[in-house]
Amino acid sequence: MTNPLYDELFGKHLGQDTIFLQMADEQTITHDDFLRMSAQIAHLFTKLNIKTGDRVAVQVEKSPQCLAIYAACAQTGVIFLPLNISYTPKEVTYFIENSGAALLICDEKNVGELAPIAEGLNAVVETLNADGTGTLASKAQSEPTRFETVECNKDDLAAILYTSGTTGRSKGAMLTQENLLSNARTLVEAWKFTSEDVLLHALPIFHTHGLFVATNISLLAGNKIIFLPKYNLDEIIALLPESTSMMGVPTFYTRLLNDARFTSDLAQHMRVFISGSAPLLAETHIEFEERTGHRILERYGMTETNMNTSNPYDGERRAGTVGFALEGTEVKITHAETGIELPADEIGLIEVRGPNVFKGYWQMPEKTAEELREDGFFITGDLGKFDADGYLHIVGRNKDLIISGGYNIYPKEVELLLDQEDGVLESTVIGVPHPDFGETVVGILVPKPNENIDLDKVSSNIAKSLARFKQPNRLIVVAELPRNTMGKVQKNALRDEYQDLFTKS
Ligand code: MLC
Ligand code: AMP
Repeated sequence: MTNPLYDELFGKHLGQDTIFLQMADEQTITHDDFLRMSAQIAHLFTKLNIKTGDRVAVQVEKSPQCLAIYAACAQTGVIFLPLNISYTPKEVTYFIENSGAALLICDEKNVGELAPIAEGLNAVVETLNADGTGTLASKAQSEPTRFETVECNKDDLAAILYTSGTTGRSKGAMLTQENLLSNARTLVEAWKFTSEDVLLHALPIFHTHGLFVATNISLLAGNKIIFLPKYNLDEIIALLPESTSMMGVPTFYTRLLNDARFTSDLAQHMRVFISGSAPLLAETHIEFEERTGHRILERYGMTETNMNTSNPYDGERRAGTVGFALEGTEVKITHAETGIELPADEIGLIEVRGPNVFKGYWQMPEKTAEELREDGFFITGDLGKFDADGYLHIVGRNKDLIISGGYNIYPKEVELLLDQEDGVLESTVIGVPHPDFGETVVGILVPKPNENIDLDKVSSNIAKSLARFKQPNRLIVVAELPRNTMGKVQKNALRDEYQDLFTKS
């Protein structure tokens, strides 16, 4: 094989007129249509002098063309760098600068703000809009529809996905072709995907879940994807009877359960509902089974590792657990201080090793060394335990992380901005339970002596720098923060104090 990722996921569909993507308006794109589109983009890369190993940063709405950029990257050995559409220009600037991206592809509506920044950082800029229009498409359409695949090694980088860091600086997780492929192969087997499946795809495609788990599996199995621009309850309800499988964050399932139209009849044609990226409450799992007869299959993964564990497809899917280590992946629980492996029922750090584990953080060797042990085990930052039957329970996080609707927020990033606001002496940011998003962000501010804080101004100022989902849902002013004897802010005490802020009226 000359290029394992391209050949195994994409190239094998060359000339096939089977449906790859079915859009919300019923329009369809065959595998071969898709490969023609991606080959044209690959030619455009060559024209733009984007070479193997270069980074292409992509901040666009979900579209078939965006997926075709991913395929074009694989075919040319260019490194795909997808970015959340809600990141502000300030956030995007950091990603372009840190990655040294050679090309930025963005929505036309952001080009006015982003082009000068990108060009100042020596990146070429092209546009791609939600409807597929833009300079990328207009330039690519005159290119040939076949491209000679560039030879790559399985250890070459396929993608860099940024994940927020505890210090407030995002880190680029370097993922190789083999990281992605090995995980896709394992998941197709574990979850029994075949070309007969129809996957209802409503996740964004700038993160591991919607991009690699959902898309790579479907490409490998050869199944059709119903490709929705975003999660829309009416569309999901209309399309479930045509689908066999869905992948989602817990919010997908709680929203379905809150809708009376969601009945067991509607779920009858479904083979499997898969959940991950955030904890699925055991009560959601149970209510879902009572309503539909289906047990949601919960799995556990992360940007740096793709998927690590999964509840069994055939055996018992145990509520409140993330199942067993996937084939080829080792998972162990270790003592936080000694690193020694712990027995069942003892809580410790979750560590994973396997072909799915990334190669390190882009140009951050010290960060890599902190989390990736020399023996290949990655310290996930999650806390867990195995029960007596070997099911993994995630019981908390060793990292100060908030997960809201499946998106990660590192408090430090928000605190650094809040601290700069007028009248703010210090701040702390916590996650509290939220009925829709699981957790939501709350900012707690201490004013400087004899000064007032204008909360509206604080909110509008930080909105200029932070994606919407990272912005505190509530700002609270207090006289002082609770601290322990070491002077460390006691976030647990604050989380307890504000735990009912959104869940009780
Ligand atoms: C939207 N908003 C959010 C939010 N999503 N705020 C906090 N957290 C979120 N996740 C904001 C909107 O900007 C809007 O703000 C307001 O909340 C209400 O929006 P909405 O219309 O109700 O939200 P919606 O667009 O329906 O999005 C909710 C969602 C979406 C849950 C469907 O966030 C989503 O698709 N999440 C999936 C994330 C994901 O793919 N994670 C995988 C990461 S990979 P305003 O101000 O306009 O009202 C990973 C590894 C692994 O974790 O294991 O998989
Ligand atoms: P990300 O950095 O966006 O890839 O998010 C990865 C994190 O999401 C993990 O480290 C976990 O904290 C969390 N996560 C993923 N899947 C689950 C799950 N099924 N249950 C609980 N937490 C999860």
